[in-house]
Amino acid sequence: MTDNAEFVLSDSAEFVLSDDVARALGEGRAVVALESTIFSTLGLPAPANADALAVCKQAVLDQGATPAVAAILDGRPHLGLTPDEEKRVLQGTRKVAERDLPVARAQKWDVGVTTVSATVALAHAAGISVFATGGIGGVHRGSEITGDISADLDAIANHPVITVSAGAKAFLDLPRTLEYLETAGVPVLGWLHDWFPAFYTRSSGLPVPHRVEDEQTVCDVLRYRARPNTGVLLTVPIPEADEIPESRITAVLAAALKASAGVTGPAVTPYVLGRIEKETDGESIPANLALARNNAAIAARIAVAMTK
Ligand code: PSU
Ligand code: MN
Repeated sequence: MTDNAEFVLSDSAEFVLSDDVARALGEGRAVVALESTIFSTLGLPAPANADALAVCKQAVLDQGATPAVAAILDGRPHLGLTPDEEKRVLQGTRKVAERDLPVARAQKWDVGVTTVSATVALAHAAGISVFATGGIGGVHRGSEITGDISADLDAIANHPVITVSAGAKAFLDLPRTLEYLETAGVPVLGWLHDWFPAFYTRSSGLPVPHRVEDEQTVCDVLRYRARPNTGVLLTVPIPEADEIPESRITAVLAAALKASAGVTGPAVTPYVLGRIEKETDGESIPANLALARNNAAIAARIAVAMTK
């Protein structure tokens, strides 16, 4: 270990909090971190990305919490963005996972949009305990050949943050994703639901390890964590009215995955999401917005409960 190691997350001078996020944290009020990949060109096509950002922020505010969108701007980690900074994020094209945080800083990336893994790391560093996303990354189908397992899983296992998501994206290998989370020691909870959700559909057909009924229980699971830095995955099914029928989604996923043959690395997830949009004639977009907004609202309720 070198003497002058400067961990990106421990240098508060380089860490930018918006005024409202700084004030809320200072006063012990509820804050919910939001990732920015979903709001960039990599997550949703314009103008749905701007809509998603607006509805997720509003959903957090409506529950009495403060939204903190994470991003890298001018090489510095940000939590909470000004309207101008939000515009830059909507146009962002560079994905920042947790391992990319030090590179983005060293090379002073203009705009880096954070994935689940980078956002839980930043939330942890800033003292934010609740984070909302659409769906987490996970173990990809065919990972036994490609080795493609999202860094989101290890990040949730290594930062004491509650991640609220509609399960993992349905094009992943969901049984293996659940196995991985078990091995990594992550408690996986189902919000008023017995099944692990599959993003566009309410159930993957796989049982969720533990069903929970209220905010306080979720807070307590984090509080009584078995290791100092292990997080919690709270899965929330998409609202019934917004679900895409399973009969439809199965064929769509097969076509999207077939088209993605040859795409590798961080490009896989944005590519497959884009294909799903084409294959559903855009129907995947309102579903994606609805679940992201719903997750943000539940996350905010949990963040408020935590301050009580
Ligand atoms: N869910 C969405 N849209 C997205 C993502 C998830 O509906 O854009 C992003 C998230 O930022 C997640 C990332 O952390 O995809 C996972 O990427 P990968 O599979 O490369 O780890
Ligand atoms: Mn990957």
